Amino acid sequence: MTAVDHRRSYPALPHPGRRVPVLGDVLAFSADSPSQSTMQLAKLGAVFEFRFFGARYVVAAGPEAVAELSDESRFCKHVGPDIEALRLLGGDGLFTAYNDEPNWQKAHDVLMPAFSQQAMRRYHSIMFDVADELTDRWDDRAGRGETVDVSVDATRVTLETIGRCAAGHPFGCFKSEAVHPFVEHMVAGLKGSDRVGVLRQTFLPRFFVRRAERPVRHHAAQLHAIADEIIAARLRDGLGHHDDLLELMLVSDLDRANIRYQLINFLVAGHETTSGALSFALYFLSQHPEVVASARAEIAEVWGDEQRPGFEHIAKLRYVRRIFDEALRLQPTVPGYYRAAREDTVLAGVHPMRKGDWVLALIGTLHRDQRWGRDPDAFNPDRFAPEEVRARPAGLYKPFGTGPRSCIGRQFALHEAVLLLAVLLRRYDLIADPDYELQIAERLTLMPRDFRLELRRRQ
Ligand code: MNH
Repeated sequence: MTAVDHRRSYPALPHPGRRVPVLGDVLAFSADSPSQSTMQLAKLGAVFEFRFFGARYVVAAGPEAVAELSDESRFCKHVGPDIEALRLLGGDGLFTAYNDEPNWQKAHDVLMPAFSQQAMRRYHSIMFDVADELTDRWDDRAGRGETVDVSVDATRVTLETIGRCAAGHPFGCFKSEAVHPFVEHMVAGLKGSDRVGVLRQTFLPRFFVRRAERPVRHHAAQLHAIADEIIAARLRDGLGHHDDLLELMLVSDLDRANIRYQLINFLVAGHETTSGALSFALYFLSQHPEVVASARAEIAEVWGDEQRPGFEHIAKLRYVRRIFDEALRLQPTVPGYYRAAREDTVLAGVHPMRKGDWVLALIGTLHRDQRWGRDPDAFNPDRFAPEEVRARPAGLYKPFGTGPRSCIGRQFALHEAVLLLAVLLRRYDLIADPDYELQIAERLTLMPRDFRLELRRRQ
C-alpha cells in the first residue's frame, strides 16, 4: 500500500493543447473515433487528463501506470461511464455488474462450468458447423469472383456461434443478406451508450442526457424482446434435455430479470470482440504471405486430410494461435478498461487518487511499449514463441483485461478464432486490395471498416 501524503501537492496532469473554456478538450476528439483520439493523446504523458463540459477523464497510457493498475490489492474493476450506460442494455449481467452486486458472484459461480474443458468440447462441433456455413458463403463468393466484407461476415460467424453454443439458438445469420436485427440494435445501443456515458458526467442540463438515453432505451427494449423470446422458446421446449449456458441459468436460483441480462451480456460480449479480432487477424494475414506460409505448413502437419479435426487438434495449432495473439496485441478490440482505487493512493507517482476515484487504462499503448523489443509496431507472431514470452517482462499483454473481472470467455474466443483461421487459411488464398489502408470503426469495441478480401479456393 502506498501511503499518500496529502500535504504534498502534485503538479496538474498534462492535457491536450487546445483547451477551450467551458467546452474543455473537445477539439482533441473526433466524435466517431473517441478511442483512437485518446490513443493519439498518449504522447502527453504516462497519465493525462481531458475534460468535456466539466466531465473529467483521467487516462493511464504509460505501461508502468497500466501495470500498476493491475495490482488487485490497490485497484479493482470500475464500471466506467460508458459501461454504466450499457447497463440500460445489460443490467447486472456479468460484464456490466458492479463488483459488490450479489448477482455478480452468484452468476459467476453458476456460469463457470459453461467455460470448462468439458463444455469447450461440446462447443467444438458447433463451431465447425458454423464454420461450414461461412465457407459455403465464401465458396459462393469466390466462385463468382466477388469480394467479401470481412467484418460483416466475421460478425455473422461469431454471433451464430455464441447463439448456438450459449442458448441453442440459431440466429440464421447466413440465411439472409440483411444484418440481423440483434446486431443492428446492439451496434446502435453500444454507440448510444458511449454518448450517454459522457453526457452523464457533464454539467449539461439533464435534458440532454434524457434525450440521448431515449434511443438507447429503444434499442435495449428490442434486445430484451429477442432475449425474452429465446428464453420463452427454451421453457416451451422444456428443461432437462439441453446442456448449455441458458440451461445452467434456468435451473439455478438466478432471477428471471437477471437471466435475461446475462443472456444479453453473453450474446454481445461473446461475439463482438471476437469478430473484430478475427477481422484484424485476417487483415494482417493478407499483408504477410510469409506468415500465411508458416501457418499452412503447421495446419497441414496437425490436421492432415481430416475434414473435421477433433478438439485436441486446435490447441496443437501453436503458430496459428500466435497469429491471433499478435493481432490482439497490435489491435486490441477492447481499447481499454476502467480501474478504481480501493484506498487513497498515488498512481505512477504523479496522480493522487481518493478511494473510489477511477482511471481509464489504455491497452493499445501497453501493447506497443518498447519492452516488446524490435519494432513494436510490426506484425510478428514469433513474439509469442515461448522463449520470447519468457524473456519479456510480465504484464505487457492485457487484451482480456485483468484480475477477477477479466474475460470469462477467453478460452472460448481462442478456440473459436484458431479454428476459424485454420479453416480459412487452408481453404482460401486471401487477397486484399493493395490500395486498402486499414481504417477502424468504433462502437465501444474496434473493428476494421470496409476491409474486403478476394478469395481463391485452394482446395
Ligand atoms: Mn470478454 C470481460 C475482452 C471474448 C464474455 N472481455 C472482458 C474484459 C475484456 C474482454 C477486456 C474485461 C472488461 C473490463 O475490465 O471492464 N472478450 C474480450 C476479447 C475477446 C472476448 C478481446 C475476444 C477476442 N468475452 C469474449 C467471449 C465471451 C466474453 C467469447 C463469452 C462467451 N468478457 C465476457 C464477459 C466478461 C468479459 C461475460 C465480464 C466478466 C466479469 O466481469 O466477470
